[in-house]
Amino acid sequence: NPDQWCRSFCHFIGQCLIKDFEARPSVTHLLEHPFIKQAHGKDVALSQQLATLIREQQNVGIIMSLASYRHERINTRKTLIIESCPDDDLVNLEFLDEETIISHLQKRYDELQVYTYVGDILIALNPFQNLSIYSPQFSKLYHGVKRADNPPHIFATADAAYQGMVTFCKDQCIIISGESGAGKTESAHLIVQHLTFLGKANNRTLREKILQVNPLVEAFGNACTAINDNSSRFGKYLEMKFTPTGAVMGAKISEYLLEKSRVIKQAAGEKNFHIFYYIYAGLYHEDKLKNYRLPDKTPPRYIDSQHCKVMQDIVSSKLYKEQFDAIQDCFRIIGFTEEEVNSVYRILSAILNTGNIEFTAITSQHQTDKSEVPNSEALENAASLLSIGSEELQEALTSHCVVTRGETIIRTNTVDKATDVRDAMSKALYGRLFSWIVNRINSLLARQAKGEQKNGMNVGILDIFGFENFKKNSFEQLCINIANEQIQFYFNQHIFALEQMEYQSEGVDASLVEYEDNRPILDMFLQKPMGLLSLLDEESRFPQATDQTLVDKFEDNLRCKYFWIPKRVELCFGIQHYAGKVLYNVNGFLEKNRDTLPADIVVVLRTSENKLLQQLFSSPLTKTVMLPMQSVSRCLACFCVQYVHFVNACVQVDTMEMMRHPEETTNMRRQTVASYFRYSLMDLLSKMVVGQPHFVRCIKPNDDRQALRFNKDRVMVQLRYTGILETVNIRRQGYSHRILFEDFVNRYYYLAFRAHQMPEISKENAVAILKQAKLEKWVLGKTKVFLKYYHVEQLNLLLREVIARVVIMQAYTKGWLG
Ligand code: AOV
Ligand code: MG
Repeated sequence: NPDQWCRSFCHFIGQCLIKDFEARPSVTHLLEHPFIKQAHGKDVALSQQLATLIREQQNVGIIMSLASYRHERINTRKTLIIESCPDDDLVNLEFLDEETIISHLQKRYDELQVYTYVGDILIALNPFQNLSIYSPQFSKLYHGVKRADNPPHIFATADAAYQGMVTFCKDQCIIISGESGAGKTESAHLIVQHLTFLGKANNRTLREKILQVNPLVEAFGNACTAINDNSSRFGKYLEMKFTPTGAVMGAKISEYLLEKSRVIKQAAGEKNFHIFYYIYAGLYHEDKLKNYRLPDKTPPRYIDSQHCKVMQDIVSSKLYKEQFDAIQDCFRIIGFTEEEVNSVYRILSAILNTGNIEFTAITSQHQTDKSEVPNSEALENAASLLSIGSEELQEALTSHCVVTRGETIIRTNTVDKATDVRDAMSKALYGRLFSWIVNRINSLLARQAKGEQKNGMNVGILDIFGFENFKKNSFEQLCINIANEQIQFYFNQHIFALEQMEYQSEGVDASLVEYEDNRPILDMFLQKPMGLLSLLDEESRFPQATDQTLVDKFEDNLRCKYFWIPKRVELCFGIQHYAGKVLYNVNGFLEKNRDTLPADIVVVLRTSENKLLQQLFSSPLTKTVMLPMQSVSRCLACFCVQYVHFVNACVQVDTMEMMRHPEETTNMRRQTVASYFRYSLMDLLSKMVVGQPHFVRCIKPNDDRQALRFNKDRVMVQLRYTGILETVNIRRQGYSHRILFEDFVNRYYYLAFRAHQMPEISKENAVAILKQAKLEKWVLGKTKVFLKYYHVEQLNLLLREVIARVVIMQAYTKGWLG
């Protein structure tokens, strides 16, 4: 049994080393020990594994610290003190310039140390290869220990959030950012994995369910793009819910802005959403293509828009088949019924068939603009899968009702118009199906937590689509990049603006750090009524508007150095984003923004006998609807005034309106994608500001997705636009934790006073605690204690020790321990 062998081997090594160490307590000497040298090689994972095993054998700490390359010193009691390894944190670098930082990161990357801290912020370089540092052993390693005890790790960030939640009874939120393909989604998975471990789900089923959420949602919301084979085409905020004692009790997911246009068309070299390929391969293997009326010779147009005739590639793909099986498992484990899953597949197949419906023009004496469906097979397939009449469907596609002066007139659709209606229907079907799946997951996972939910806390994990800059960029990229602009703004507010404003108001002397404020760009997009999105909305309301009038409108109204109209390229505009220059092509902007779904289609779909479909279209499908204004303002109250104004202004305007799916046609004011988008951003922000934030900055080391390739220039660009250098500066000089004297004394008085003697709340008593804890480099403000990011960790560890001691003493005095 290799595991057993390994255990006794480690035990043996541990014993030898301890003897050695006792005989000669010098770390340098110990490092020279042949055993250590062996484990000390390049294989970090192995040495860590050894360390864990040895630790389990009670040979506390020694090997553990050695194997993970810590720097140690020995205190007077001859026990080993593990200190932060200066290499792990950019804040500890002696020289602070771009060149030093970058070579430092490169050196670490070459040694497969993909994680590095900047104070409390984690930098994650995409390894582009599987590392063996995410096993359960590693989960154990990153559990409630001092951060400096282990090398930087994504698990450490998850642990910090978890500990923060349990210690301060406060919601937490982990914000993962980085450009497309930098590793955000992978990081989010790892965080969920570690949180389910830390939250010790009391029933295994719940844990399993939570772990299935991401794969299921991503099968529907991710796709292969030119940059990333598994690119997120929607934003995702996953809240893991915990009991006050920290046991996981459920999860809730919110989705933002699915890129629905992908359903009907993909750019060259890109693909549709994964799920379409999965069901094709899966159903083919189960010989069920016929049941779902899917063609088995030529792939449907929607999944092969480049006409590559890849049917064989799709159905014979082992990967797709495996993924199909995995998705079936996800559905089952989370608790979807067979009927529901069947309905989902039927709707997906109906969408594929809808894409195959073609139209030809018919010209008769009376009518010229009329279209018909020449080959009715696809039409009938789609209608049958949707459980609606094929004639009614054809009519809704090729004509539309107009109400003029109380009279209903039927007008025919041209071929182009009919094609648009067809595609609009497919997009609406997919978009609503996606929202339904998300809602269903939420209700299935909420049921687990009945009764307990009221006083729970949560850790939210934000994983959105990363900044994109393709050869051709359209409306989708604009939305994606604005969302990233917003996240960057949030980061800046937290790391720089709020911190510095607080120093000033508290009279604390700390040098100011200059940073790039992207607020002007964000204002240019979001301001009402003259921001880019408002202008787009205004133009979308004119039926006669064209791409040219849109560009003209932008040019006339947007006076900002971040916006320009290029001379030589037609119908384009350029934006200087925080992360780089992007040229957008306005082609299709208006239509995409209007995103209309004709009422005639809704009427037909409502006649369906399919229960799921009825649900999707019966009532206006409203999303999260109104924001809880009060709670937003309350949470924001602790923020700076400027920020409150900004968020409130946006929230107030948008919550006035009922938020509907944009394609829902309402009488008066139609909801556009842009206004819906603005609302979504605010909704997201309102969720984020409630929690204590933790930041993970993902960096893409090269554009070829190659392991161990570190492209200095590419990394440099990312470090610059994410403001890493400035972040290092402010983390070195600044005080990331600012606690009111009252809160501080309440929380930590155990460290300096008797447990049952609550001292008076005063600055002096706060100082007494700080001194007793032997902390250095803290500062006092007018009302708050200003602490460095590592102080809080030290205080909490001390507190835990003291409390444990108090508990034991009490147990003795009460005679429980004999
Ligand atoms: P993204 O979420 O940041 O892009 P992903 O998380 O999808 O990027 O990562 C892209 C690819 O990088 C993955 O498919 C993996 O192959 C690889 N990768 C990332 N992180 C790791 C890791 N920790 N270990 C091993 N491989 C990794 V986008 O969703 O496109 O913005 O919209
Ligand atoms: Mg992603």
